[in-house]
Amino acid sequence: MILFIGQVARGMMEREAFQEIDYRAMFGPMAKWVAQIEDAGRLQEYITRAYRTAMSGRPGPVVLALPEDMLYDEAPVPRPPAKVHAPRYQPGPDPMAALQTRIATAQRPFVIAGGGGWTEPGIAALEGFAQAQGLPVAASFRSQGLMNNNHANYVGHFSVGQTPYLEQALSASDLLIAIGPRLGEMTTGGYSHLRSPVPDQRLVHVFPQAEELGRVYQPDLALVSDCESFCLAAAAWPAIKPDAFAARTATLRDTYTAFSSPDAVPDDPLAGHLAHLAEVLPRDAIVCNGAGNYSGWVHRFYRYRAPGSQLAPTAGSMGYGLPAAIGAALTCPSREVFAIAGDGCFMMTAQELATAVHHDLNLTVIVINNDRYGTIRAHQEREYPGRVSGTGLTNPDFCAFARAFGAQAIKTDGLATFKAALAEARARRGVNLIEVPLDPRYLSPGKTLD
Ligand SMILES: Cc1ncc(C[n+]2csc(CCOP(=O)(O)OP(=O)(O)O)c2C)c(N)n1
Repeated sequence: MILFIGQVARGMMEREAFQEIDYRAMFGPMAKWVAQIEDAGRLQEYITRAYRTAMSGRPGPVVLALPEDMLYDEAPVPRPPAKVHAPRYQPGPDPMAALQTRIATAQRPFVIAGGGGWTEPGIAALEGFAQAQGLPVAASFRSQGLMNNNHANYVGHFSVGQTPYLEQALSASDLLIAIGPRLGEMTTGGYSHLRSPVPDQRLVHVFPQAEELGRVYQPDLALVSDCESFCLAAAAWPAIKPDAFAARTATLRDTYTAFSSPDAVPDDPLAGHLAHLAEVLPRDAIVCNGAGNYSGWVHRFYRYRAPGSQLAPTAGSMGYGLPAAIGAALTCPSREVFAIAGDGCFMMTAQELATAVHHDLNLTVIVINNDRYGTIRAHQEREYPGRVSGTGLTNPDFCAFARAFGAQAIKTDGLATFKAALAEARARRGVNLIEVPLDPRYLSPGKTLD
């Protein structure tokens, strides 16, 4: 992402002029690079560098501040800029040979794939590598849309909530091949499922930027490579230990299938809704969400099946789902787009319904309404039972609210009416809202306040 942002005129800087902000200080800790362009003659230099920075290594946002008077300057452009491509980093032959040896001597290998900058050929090669070597692949936090969740080697994802079978499989592994993820707090269960700084298992960490390797976990083998180059090279290997890992991978796959089935949580009021979405939506549907306990149901029971089918905030910010869905609907008008939000999450950016209607977009917002910040209430009940503070919400009538923007809206009452509402929304297209009331006692799949 490149954010171009207006700044006060150069002659007014440092006076706290009207709307003057020091953007380097404001965005410095959260962007990959922040700069202010004070000389129109250097626009091309800054903008080309912005693209290169945003797209290379670990992709990330760049902020460029534009002083108002600079924008009126004229400057010659001697030559148009060269097209910027994300740089490729090929893995060297020695570490690749070393990895083959590691696989040959492993008993319980485990792959975690994730992070940014993946390409479709890279994802296909990841699936090919896993299949040829019989390896189980889990997705890192919010990278579930990476590998087809119906693939025989996909075994689940690491998330905010506990996934005991995955955590156990990770802890018991003797070779961890991390392809692209940061191995951050969410993926490692607060740095507890993987011992730091030296993990119990041999760690092979593949990442497109050297600075990330060894940041928390010391790798046995560190490979600076982009995920596509690594996976294409690894996918070309014949089976190193034919059939040695197949049984364990199949068991993990069966466990994932059972865990992500609504049957795992009998009487749960939402699991069936998400399983139904996975059943009827096309594989390339784009499903967006923000933050809240409701997302636990989305991630566990929906099945992402195509690249780019999951848009969700790695930073855990509420309100992300609808704006993300608007971006997706604008960028991919031929794909079906859904935003799933809790009532609190939806209300953070609900006014964007106007944007969606204004641009005649096709998207459906599913609001899971429990009339509270359920996540925070759960924390309160766990730490200070009975001491409820500031987590109740008095919401608008969501359907009337959506209709006021010109959207179409249906309130559901159980799975059967949800199925009907979904079919209706998909058939008529445009901007739709489906309200799904949720009994506030339900905190997460299979777990109630009681
Ligand atoms: C912008 C932002 N503000 C606050 C939080 C902290 N937070 C995380 S989840 C949550 C409540 C979410 O409520 P809701 O969307 O209704 O979902 P529920 O937990 O009830 O399923 C809050 C306040 C956050 N992640 N992002």
